[in-house]
Amino acid sequence: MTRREGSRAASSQAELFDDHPGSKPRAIAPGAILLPRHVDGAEVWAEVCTIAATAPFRHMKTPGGKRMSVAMTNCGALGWVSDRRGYRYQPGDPESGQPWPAMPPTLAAIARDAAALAGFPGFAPDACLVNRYEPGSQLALHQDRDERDFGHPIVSISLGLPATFVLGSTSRTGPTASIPLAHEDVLVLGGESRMRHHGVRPIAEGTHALLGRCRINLTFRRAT
Ligand code: MD6
Ligand code: FE
Repeated sequence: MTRREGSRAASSQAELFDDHPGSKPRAIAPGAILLPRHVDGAEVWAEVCTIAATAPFRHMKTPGGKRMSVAMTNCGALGWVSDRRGYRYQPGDPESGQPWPAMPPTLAAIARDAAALAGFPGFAPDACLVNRYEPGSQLALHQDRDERDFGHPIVSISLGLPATFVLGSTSRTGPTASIPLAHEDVLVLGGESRMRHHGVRPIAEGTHALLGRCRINLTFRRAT
């Protein structure tokens, strides 16, 4: 199911140039597929608020002891954490000692369907990392390599303030491309692109109509 089939009537000048709701998948590189405006942002945002009511956003420490500018929480059987001991997935929230909130079935279904559209059928995420950025927050170039099997893709949903996603190569120093990510966009990284380095440039100042001074990114993973 794609979104908002019913609300196309309110077309504006901007929509002649912007991606329209549910517009076609766009291959950025082999295995890196953008699904522009693919989700209902209000629906996903409501789920994020419910998750954060149980497992609040927090600024984790890097293994080197630095506070990350991005605040994070998780849902699903496993959650990604970073602290002085390193990066890992764990079944409970270290702040509360409780399990992470369950992954909402609606979100798991969005991730599964997006992966299938991108050419990766059968994706069954067991972990979802939720990142919260404010203007100025950024995410350094990294590879996602704490998962057991890199044969599974990662599906990412963006909400709120726009971002510039930097997609590099499998080597840290290779060339990079800048990909604008907007509210309701979905990006799938799998196959040849699964181990590309990537990051997020500092978020520009702004206020989003639904989220305020905030960008949210959810990444769905198969950790085990
Ligand atoms: C972000 N995304 O967009 C951070 N990782 O805020 C990621 O780090 C990411 O979008 C793996 C696959 C897709 C992603
Ligand atoms: Fe990542």
